[in-house]
Amino acid sequence: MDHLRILVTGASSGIGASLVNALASKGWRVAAFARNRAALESLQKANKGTGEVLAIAGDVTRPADVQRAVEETVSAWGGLDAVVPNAGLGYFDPLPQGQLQEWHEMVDVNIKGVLNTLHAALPVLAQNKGHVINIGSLAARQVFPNSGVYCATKHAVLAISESIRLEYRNDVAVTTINPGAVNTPFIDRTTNEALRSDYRPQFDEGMSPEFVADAIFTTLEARGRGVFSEITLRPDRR
Ligand code: NJP
Repeated sequence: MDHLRILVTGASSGIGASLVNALASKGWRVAAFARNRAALESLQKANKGTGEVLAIAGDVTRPADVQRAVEETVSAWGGLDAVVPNAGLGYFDPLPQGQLQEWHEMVDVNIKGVLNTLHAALPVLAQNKGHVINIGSLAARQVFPNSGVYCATKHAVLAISESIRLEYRNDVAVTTINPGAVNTPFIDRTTNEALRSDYRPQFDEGMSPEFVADAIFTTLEARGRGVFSEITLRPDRR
């Protein structure tokens, strides 16, 4: 298979950073997008000698930033084969204690950020018969206590995937990855201290971000043979 050209958002940490490493190690070309420029540059350095990593600093809540990321990628490599709008966050709280600003931030990053990315990337992906890998969650299909708004954002991501599948059928493949707990800094953003320390052990025992990255690689590499529409990943508790 050719060396694909892929844009990954939320690439500075966790699943996104592992994905950049996994794809670059195969010799693929990865545009790594997030706000933390220093983290992106160290990923770029770490992957020198394998695939090519472009570090693009920006915020998914700003449409112009993701538009620029798509343009820089296309101008560096002549096109784009896949986008992974992975940037996302969750704040956990019982609904009655929820903080409006945290609800808004989840909607802004997990839904609007995904839409900003897709709006910029889909025209180019359609030209290149490309692939969207959306990052859902078990929370895309189930609602859990203390995470109602996060669950709502991930339900939205799944609906967006389904809509792409229906309306770009002949031009763009779409996969939704629905992981359970993954051991990343994700839970550390929760400001409710009691919940944060209650939940942290579940994430410590969760999947590695490398495992999720491998699954994403598998879906991309299936190009031409079939499309994984949805993959649910759970920790192996044996
Ligand atoms: O989280 P973390 P994960 N603009 O905190 C970026 C989903 N998920 O890897 O901007 C641009 O290590 C942030 O970068 P920075 C989850 O919902 C996870 O676990 O530099 N980027 C960082 O790179 C999310 O969709 C679990 O701060 C922004 C990245 O997002 C995805 O997996 C379970 C940004 C977050 O890295 C990756 O999460 C599940 C912005 N405005 C789904 N705001 C899990 N970990 O258990 C944030 O079901 N980022």
